[in-house]
Amino acid sequence: MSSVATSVEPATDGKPVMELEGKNIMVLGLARTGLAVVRFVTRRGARVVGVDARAAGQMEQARAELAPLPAVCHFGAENPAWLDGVDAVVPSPGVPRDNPLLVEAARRGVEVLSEIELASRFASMPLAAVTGTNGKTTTTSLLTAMLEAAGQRVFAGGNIGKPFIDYVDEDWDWGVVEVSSFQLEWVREFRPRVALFLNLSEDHLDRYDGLESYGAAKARIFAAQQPGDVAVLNRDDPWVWGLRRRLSSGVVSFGWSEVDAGAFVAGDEIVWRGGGAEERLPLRDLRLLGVHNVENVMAALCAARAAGAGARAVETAARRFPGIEHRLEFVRELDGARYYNDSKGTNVGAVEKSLASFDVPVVLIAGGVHKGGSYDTLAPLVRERVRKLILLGASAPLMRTALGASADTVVVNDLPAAVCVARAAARPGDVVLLSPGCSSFDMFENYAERGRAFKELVQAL
Ligand code: UMA
Repeated sequence: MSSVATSVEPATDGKPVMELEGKNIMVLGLARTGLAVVRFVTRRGARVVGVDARAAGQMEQARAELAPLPAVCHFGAENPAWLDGVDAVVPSPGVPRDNPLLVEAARRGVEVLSEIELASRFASMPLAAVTGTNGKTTTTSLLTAMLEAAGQRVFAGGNIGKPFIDYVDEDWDWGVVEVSSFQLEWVREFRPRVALFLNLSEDHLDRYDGLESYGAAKARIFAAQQPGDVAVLNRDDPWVWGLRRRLSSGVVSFGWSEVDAGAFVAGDEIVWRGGGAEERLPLRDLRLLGVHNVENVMAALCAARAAGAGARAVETAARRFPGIEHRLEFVRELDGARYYNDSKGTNVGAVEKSLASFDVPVVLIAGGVHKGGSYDTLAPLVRERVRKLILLGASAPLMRTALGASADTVVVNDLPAAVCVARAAARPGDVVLLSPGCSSFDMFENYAERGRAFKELVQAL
């Protein structure tokens, strides 16, 4: 196992060079990531072959943005001939590995790299990167707040906010990048000085053939780390903790039981130990709710200290941090029941953690687009905590089969109906929780739109 490190050492490697001037870059997928990549590579003198599987009529914004640039565009069904003369392909995160153009690029030996990889080849600021099935956004935001409290100029980007590549040409002391498994599929030289892997549970099984390949994509966050860099690992997640023997970076860990170095919980305090020092943070001082958020705080704390932030700055930021929108977000209290928006809970593991955060009866609204995997693991918690289960969306029949015997269950047509039924079912002291366990794309543009719709409906009650 690699040595235990408590803070990153200065980089000694030179940056890999990538010449874009005069190159033909295929940008595959022309939404948020793709358009940011187009802007970036054309600024550096590249020509773009822009491709999107959607019909031209649905791509007005992309067409307008690309019109004045040195770019040709292809829309609709993929044609391998579009790769003729292309030097490299940059796929958007939503493009799966079996996309015909990616398969053909591999056959021809054309380089494929993700936007994260491309950005990191040009980025000059040190990076902290956060992955895991759940807790990424909270941990990314909290780590950013900790580094800011330590006086650093720091951005948070990647899977949240703006794509990473949008920050590369700006002047920052640190970058904190939330990275999904999709974004890590095509990285090689992406080298975060501090890399966090929070946890792994079933998600995106419509894209991966099992937990192992999903986890392997996420573990690429460590692929280019070197001795002197830091890997922050969850000791209580067997899959994540199993990685420690394979890493060349130093390991700092967090978990619930005491250790000589790293973060743990003792009684009602978070304890951080490192470099002969010990810091303590009372749990009651945190505004964040739930057991899983204690883990997120420990992870952010380990990373912030590794990035050089002092104890006082880290603790101040942890105390002040209010949580993020759409993640166990308190909406209002009505007739003694508290309403929470957890629209970002888009997998079973997230719903489990959110349900476990409450010790009162819960009226749970769940369902949406099924992403593969099973809902069976939720049954014990649903039996224990859920007063009424309100299901909606395409996954409702599957969820009713898995969970219907564990709670009083009803299937409704849409979110307004779900909120109406929830209000009628909730008693004083209960929690009404939207935690879908699924994506939103059957009824909404994304989880944020679903969360906003929920909040508006609840405020209108
Ligand atoms: N497309 C193709 N061919 C394909 C598949 C898609 O042309 O085979 C096209 C689509 O028609 C569309 C475009 O690609 O025009 C969409 O690309 P995208 O899905 O990658 O969407 P972006 O807007 O670029 O957003 C992506 C991330 N989306 C996904 O990972 C699905 C955003 O994460 C991220 O914020 C953004 O890049 C900036 O980095 C969202 C997400 O849902 C929040 N992430 C997943 C999660 O958190 O669970 C991983």
